[in-house]
Amino acid sequence: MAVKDIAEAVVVMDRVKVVELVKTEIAAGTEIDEILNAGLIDAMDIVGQKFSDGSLFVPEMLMAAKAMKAGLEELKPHLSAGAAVSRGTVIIGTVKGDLHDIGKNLVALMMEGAGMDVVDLGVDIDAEKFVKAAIEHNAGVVALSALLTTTMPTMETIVAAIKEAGIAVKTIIGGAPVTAAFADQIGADGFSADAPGAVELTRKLLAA
Ligand code: B1M
Repeated sequence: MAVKDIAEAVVVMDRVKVVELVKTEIAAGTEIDEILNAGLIDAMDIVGQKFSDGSLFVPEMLMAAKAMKAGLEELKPHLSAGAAVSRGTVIIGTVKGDLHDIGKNLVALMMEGAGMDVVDLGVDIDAEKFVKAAIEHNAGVVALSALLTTTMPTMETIVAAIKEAGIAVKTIIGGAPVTAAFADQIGADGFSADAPGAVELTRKLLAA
Protein backbone atom coordinates (compact mmCIF):
# COMPACT_ATOMS: atom_id res chain seq x y z
CA MET A 1 0.00 0.00 0.00
CA ALA A 2 1.39 3.37 -0.99
CA VAL A 3 0.21 6.93 -1.51
CA LYS A 4 0.40 6.44 -5.27
CA ASP A 5 -2.41 3.86 -4.92
CA ILE A 6 -4.64 6.78 -3.91
CA ALA A 7 -3.73 8.58 -7.13
CA GLU A 8 -4.50 5.44 -9.13
CA ALA A 9 -7.89 5.08 -7.41
CA VAL A 10 -8.73 8.72 -8.28
CA VAL A 11 -7.73 8.20 -11.90
CA VAL A 12 -9.98 5.12 -12.19
CA MET A 13 -12.74 7.15 -10.45
CA ASP A 14 -13.15 4.71 -7.54
CA ARG A 15 -14.51 7.05 -4.87
CA VAL A 16 -15.00 4.31 -2.24
CA LYS A 17 -11.42 3.08 -2.65
CA VAL A 18 -10.04 6.62 -2.48
CA VAL A 19 -11.77 7.22 0.87
CA GLU A 20 -10.64 3.85 2.21
CA LEU A 21 -7.00 4.40 1.14
CA VAL A 22 -6.87 7.98 2.48
CA LYS A 23 -8.23 6.77 5.85
CA THR A 24 -5.63 3.99 5.92
CA GLU A 25 -2.77 6.39 5.15
CA ILE A 26 -3.94 8.84 7.83
CA ALA A 27 -4.15 6.01 10.38
CA ALA A 28 -0.67 4.83 9.36
CA GLY A 29 0.70 8.28 10.16
CA THR A 30 1.62 9.27 6.59
CA GLU A 31 2.25 13.03 6.26
CA ILE A 32 -0.98 14.83 5.34
CA ASP A 33 0.92 16.92 2.76
CA GLU A 34 2.14 13.75 1.06
CA ILE A 35 -1.37 12.29 0.88
CA LEU A 36 -2.63 15.59 -0.52
CA ASN A 37 0.14 16.23 -3.05
CA ALA A 38 1.31 12.77 -4.19
CA GLY A 39 -2.09 11.12 -3.69
CA LEU A 40 -4.81 13.58 -4.63
CA ILE A 41 -3.33 16.56 -6.51
CA ASP A 42 -0.97 14.50 -8.72
CA ALA A 43 -3.96 12.36 -9.69
CA MET A 44 -5.78 15.38 -11.12
CA ASP A 45 -2.72 16.20 -13.24
CA ILE A 46 -2.83 12.67 -14.67
CA VAL A 47 -6.57 13.09 -15.31
CA GLY A 48 -5.85 16.43 -17.06
CA GLN A 49 -3.19 14.80 -19.26
CA LYS A 50 -5.58 11.98 -20.18
CA PHE A 51 -8.24 14.57 -21.07
CA SER A 52 -5.71 16.45 -23.24
CA ASP A 53 -4.64 13.31 -25.12
CA GLY A 54 -8.24 12.26 -25.68
CA SER A 55 -8.15 9.07 -23.61
CA LEU A 56 -10.67 10.44 -21.10
CA PHE A 57 -13.70 12.72 -21.47
CA VAL A 58 -15.64 15.30 -19.42
CA PRO A 59 -17.90 12.81 -17.57
CA GLU A 60 -14.87 10.79 -16.43
CA MET A 61 -13.04 14.01 -15.50
CA LEU A 62 -16.04 14.93 -13.35
CA MET A 63 -16.17 11.51 -11.67
CA ALA A 64 -12.45 11.64 -10.95
CA ALA A 65 -12.98 15.11 -9.45
CA LYS A 66 -15.71 13.68 -7.21
CA ALA A 67 -13.41 10.88 -6.07
CA MET A 68 -10.69 13.46 -5.37
CA LYS A 69 -13.15 15.62 -3.39
CA ALA A 70 -14.21 12.61 -1.30
CA GLY A 71 -10.55 12.04 -0.40
CA LEU A 72 -10.12 15.72 0.39
CA GLU A 73 -13.10 15.56 2.79
CA GLU A 74 -11.20 12.94 4.82
CA LEU A 75 -8.17 15.25 4.99
CA LYS A 76 -10.25 18.30 5.91
CA PRO A 77 -10.06 18.00 9.73
CA HIS A 78 -6.28 17.68 9.47
CA LEU A 79 -5.91 20.70 7.19
CA SER A 80 -8.21 23.08 9.02
CA ALA A 81 -7.35 22.81 12.69
CA GLY A 82 -7.96 26.54 12.86
CA ALA A 83 -6.49 29.18 15.16
CA ALA A 84 -8.85 30.56 17.80
CA VAL A 85 -8.43 34.24 16.89
CA SER A 86 -9.40 35.51 13.46
CA ARG A 87 -6.59 37.00 11.40
CA GLY A 88 -8.90 38.81 8.98
CA THR A 89 -11.57 38.12 6.39
CA VAL A 90 -11.04 36.72 2.91
CA ILE A 91 -13.64 36.56 0.14
CA ILE A 92 -12.87 33.70 -2.23
CA GLY A 93 -14.50 32.41 -5.39
CA THR A 94 -13.98 30.97 -8.85
CA VAL A 95 -14.59 33.63 -11.48
CA LYS A 96 -17.58 33.95 -13.82
CA GLY A 97 -17.72 31.28 -16.52
CA ASP A 98 -15.51 28.85 -14.59
CA LEU A 99 -16.86 25.85 -12.66
CA HIS A 100 -13.59 24.38 -11.35
CA ASP A 101 -13.62 24.47 -7.56
CA ILE A 102 -11.23 21.85 -6.17
CA GLY A 103 -8.16 24.12 -6.02
CA LYS A 104 -10.26 27.03 -4.75
CA ASN A 105 -11.73 24.81 -2.02
CA LEU A 106 -8.26 23.73 -1.01
CA VAL A 107 -7.07 27.33 -0.78
CA ALA A 108 -10.16 28.20 1.33
CA LEU A 109 -9.62 25.23 3.62
CA MET A 110 -5.97 26.09 4.25
CA MET A 111 -6.83 29.74 4.88
CA GLU A 112 -9.39 28.65 7.48
CA GLY A 113 -6.73 26.42 8.98
CA ALA A 114 -4.48 29.48 9.26
CA GLY A 115 -7.15 31.29 11.30
CA MET A 116 -8.68 33.48 8.59
CA ASP A 117 -12.44 34.04 8.28
CA VAL A 118 -13.23 32.79 4.79
CA VAL A 119 -16.39 33.65 2.87
CA ASP A 120 -16.56 31.21 -0.04
CA LEU A 121 -18.84 32.54 -2.79
CA GLY A 122 -18.54 29.32 -4.83
CA VAL A 123 -18.06 29.14 -8.60
CA ASP A 124 -19.13 31.27 -11.60
CA ILE A 125 -18.93 34.53 -9.62
CA ASP A 126 -19.09 37.93 -11.31
CA ALA A 127 -17.49 41.25 -10.33
CA GLU A 128 -20.65 42.62 -8.74
CA LYS A 129 -20.90 39.71 -6.29
CA PHE A 130 -17.22 39.99 -5.30
CA VAL A 131 -17.54 43.74 -4.69
CA LYS A 132 -20.80 43.34 -2.73
CA ALA A 133 -19.33 40.59 -0.51
CA ALA A 134 -16.10 42.52 0.10
CA ILE A 135 -18.10 45.53 1.35
CA GLU A 136 -20.61 43.46 3.35
CA HIS A 137 -17.91 41.47 5.18
CA ASN A 138 -15.37 44.30 5.44
CA ALA A 139 -12.84 41.95 3.84
CA GLY A 140 -9.07 42.44 3.80
CA VAL A 141 -8.44 40.24 0.77
CA VAL A 142 -10.44 39.07 -2.25
CA ALA A 143 -9.05 35.81 -3.69
CA LEU A 144 -9.89 34.85 -7.29
CA SER A 145 -9.42 31.40 -8.81
CA ALA A 146 -9.53 30.51 -12.53
CA LEU A 147 -8.63 27.24 -14.26
CA LEU A 148 -9.43 28.18 -17.84
CA THR A 149 -7.44 30.48 -20.10
CA THR A 150 -10.80 31.76 -21.34
CA THR A 151 -11.84 32.94 -17.85
CA MET A 152 -8.55 34.67 -16.98
CA PRO A 153 -9.69 37.98 -18.59
CA THR A 154 -12.63 37.98 -16.13
CA MET A 155 -10.07 38.30 -13.35
CA GLU A 156 -9.02 41.61 -14.87
CA THR A 157 -12.65 42.79 -14.94
CA ILE A 158 -13.11 41.86 -11.27
CA VAL A 159 -9.85 43.47 -10.12
CA ALA A 160 -10.82 46.64 -12.01
CA ALA A 161 -14.33 46.65 -10.49
CA ILE A 162 -12.88 46.33 -6.98
CA LYS A 163 -10.53 49.28 -7.63
CA GLU A 164 -13.38 51.30 -9.09
CA ALA A 165 -15.53 50.62 -6.02
CA GLY A 166 -12.82 52.39 -3.98
CA ILE A 167 -12.76 49.79 -1.21
CA ALA A 168 -9.62 49.10 0.81
CA VAL A 169 -9.26 45.45 -0.11
CA LYS A 170 -6.31 43.62 -1.69
CA THR A 171 -6.77 41.16 -4.55
CA ILE A 172 -4.90 37.92 -5.11
CA ILE A 173 -5.24 35.52 -8.01
CA GLY A 174 -4.34 31.90 -8.73
CA GLY A 175 -5.19 28.75 -10.66
CA ALA A 176 -3.29 26.52 -13.07
CA PRO A 177 -2.99 28.90 -16.09
CA VAL A 178 -2.41 32.04 -13.99
CA THR A 179 1.08 33.57 -13.66
CA ALA A 180 2.78 36.27 -11.62
CA ALA A 181 3.25 38.28 -14.83
CA PHE A 182 -0.50 38.15 -15.46
CA ALA A 183 -1.17 39.32 -11.90
CA ASP A 184 1.13 42.31 -12.51
CA GLN A 185 -0.48 42.99 -15.85
CA ILE A 186 -4.00 43.22 -14.42
CA GLY A 187 -2.97 45.12 -11.28
CA ALA A 188 -3.72 42.36 -8.74
CA ASP A 189 -1.86 42.64 -5.44
CA GLY A 190 -0.49 39.13 -5.56
CA PHE A 191 -0.32 35.68 -7.13
CA SER A 192 0.37 32.23 -5.80
CA ALA A 193 0.82 28.97 -7.68
CA ASP A 194 -0.51 26.83 -4.85
CA ALA A 195 -2.65 26.78 -1.72
CA PRO A 196 0.10 27.05 0.92
CA GLY A 197 1.60 29.98 -1.01
CA ALA A 198 -1.83 31.67 -1.16
CA VAL A 199 -2.10 31.39 2.64
CA GLU A 200 1.36 32.90 3.13
CA LEU A 201 0.64 35.74 0.69
CA THR A 202 -2.74 36.49 2.28
CA ARG A 203 -1.23 36.47 5.75
CA LYS A 204 1.26 39.15 4.61
CA LEU A 205 -1.41 41.25 2.90
CA LEU A 206 -3.74 41.11 5.92
CA ALA A 207 -0.90 42.18 8.20
CA ALA A 208 0.23 45.06 5.95
CO1 B1M B 1 -11.59 21.01 -16.59
N1 B1M B 1 -10.10 21.73 -17.59
N2 B1M B 1 -12.85 21.64 -17.96
N3 B1M B 1 -12.95 20.11 -15.55
N4 B1M B 1 -10.18 20.24 -15.61
C1 B1M B 1 -8.78 21.67 -16.99
C2 B1M B 1 -8.49 22.93 -16.17
C3 B1M B 1 -7.84 21.53 -18.25
C4 B1M B 1 -6.40 22.05 -18.04
C5 B1M B 1 -7.84 20.04 -18.72
C6 B1M B 1 -6.96 19.84 -19.93
O1 B1M B 1 -7.29 20.23 -21.02
N5 B1M B 1 -5.81 19.21 -19.75
C7 B1M B 1 -8.65 22.35 -19.33
C8 B1M B 1 -8.35 23.84 -19.37
C9 B1M B 1 -7.55 24.26 -20.59
C10 B1M B 1 -7.25 25.72 -20.50
O2 B1M B 1 -8.10 26.55 -20.55
N6 B1M B 1 -5.96 26.00 -20.35
C11 B1M B 1 -10.08 22.07 -18.88
C12 B1M B 1 -11.21 22.20 -19.73
C13 B1M B 1 -10.92 22.51 -21.17
C14 B1M B 1 -12.53 22.05 -19.25
C15 B1M B 1 -13.84 22.20 -20.05
C16 B1M B 1 -13.87 23.40 -21.02
C17 B1M B 1 -14.06 20.85 -20.78
C18 B1M B 1 -15.25 20.82 -21.71
O3 B1M B 1 -16.38 21.00 -21.29
N7 B1M B 1 -14.96 20.60 -22.94
C19 B1M B 1 -14.90 22.34 -18.91
C20 B1M B 1 -15.13 23.81 -18.50
C21 B1M B 1 -16.28 23.95 -17.53
C22 B1M B 1 -16.30 25.34 -16.93
O4 B1M B 1 -15.60 25.59 -15.97
N8 B1M B 1 -17.08 26.25 -17.51
C23 B1M B 1 -14.22 21.58 -17.82
C24 B1M B 1 -14.91 20.91 -16.81
C25 B1M B 1 -14.31 20.20 -15.80
C26 B1M B 1 -15.09 19.35 -14.80
C27 B1M B 1 -16.40 19.99 -14.36
C28 B1M B 1 -15.40 18.02 -15.45
C29 B1M B 1 -14.03 19.13 -13.67
C30 B1M B 1 -14.09 20.16 -12.53
C31 B1M B 1 -14.81 19.63 -11.31
C32 B1M B 1 -14.69 20.60 -10.16
O5 B1M B 1 -13.78 21.39 -10.02
N9 B1M B 1 -15.67 20.52 -9.30
C33 B1M B 1 -12.72 19.40 -14.42
C34 B1M B 1 -11.43 18.99 -13.94
C35 B1M B 1 -11.43 18.07 -12.73
C36 B1M B 1 -10.23 19.41 -14.55
C37 B1M B 1 -8.77 18.99 -14.21
C38 B1M B 1 -8.57 17.56 -14.73
C39 B1M B 1 -8.36 19.03 -12.76
C40 B1M B 1 -8.56 20.38 -12.04
C41 B1M B 1 -8.30 20.17 -10.58
O6 B1M B 1 -9.23 20.05 -9.79
N10 B1M B 1 -7.01 20.06 -10.19
C42 B1M B 1 -7.93 20.07 -15.02
C43 B1M B 1 -6.58 19.57 -15.47
C44 B1M B 1 -5.49 20.02 -14.53
O7 B1M B 1 -5.58 21.03 -13.87
N11 B1M B 1 -4.42 19.30 -14.50
C45 B1M B 1 -8.93 20.58 -15.98
C46 B1M B 1 -6.61 19.80 -8.80
C47 B1M B 1 -6.56 21.13 -8.03
C48 B1M B 1 -6.08 20.89 -6.61
O8 B1M B 1 -5.63 21.95 -8.70
O9 B1M B 1 -7.40 23.66 -9.33
O10 B1M B 1 -5.03 23.79 -10.28
P1 B1M B 1 -5.95 23.45 -9.17
O11 B1M B 1 -5.54 24.29 -7.87
C49 B1M B 1 -4.18 24.39 -7.49
C50 B1M B 1 -3.49 25.64 -8.04
O12 B1M B 1 -3.92 26.02 -9.32
C51 B1M B 1 -3.73 26.66 -6.97
O13 B1M B 1 -3.83 25.91 -5.75
C52 B1M B 1 -4.17 24.55 -6.01
C53 B1M B 1 -3.11 23.60 -5.45
O14 B1M B 1 -2.56 23.94 -4.26
N12 B1M B 1 -4.90 27.54 -7.02
C54 B1M B 1 -4.81 28.77 -6.45
C55 B1M B 1 -6.14 27.37 -7.49
N13 B1M B 1 -6.87 28.46 -7.26
C56 B1M B 1 -6.09 29.34 -6.61
C57 B1M B 1 -6.34 30.62 -6.12
C58 B1M B 1 -5.30 31.30 -5.47
C59 B1M B 1 -4.05 30.72 -5.35
C60 B1M B 1 -3.79 29.45 -5.82
O15 B1M B 1 -5.42 32.53 -4.97
C61 B1M B 1 -6.66 33.14 -5.00
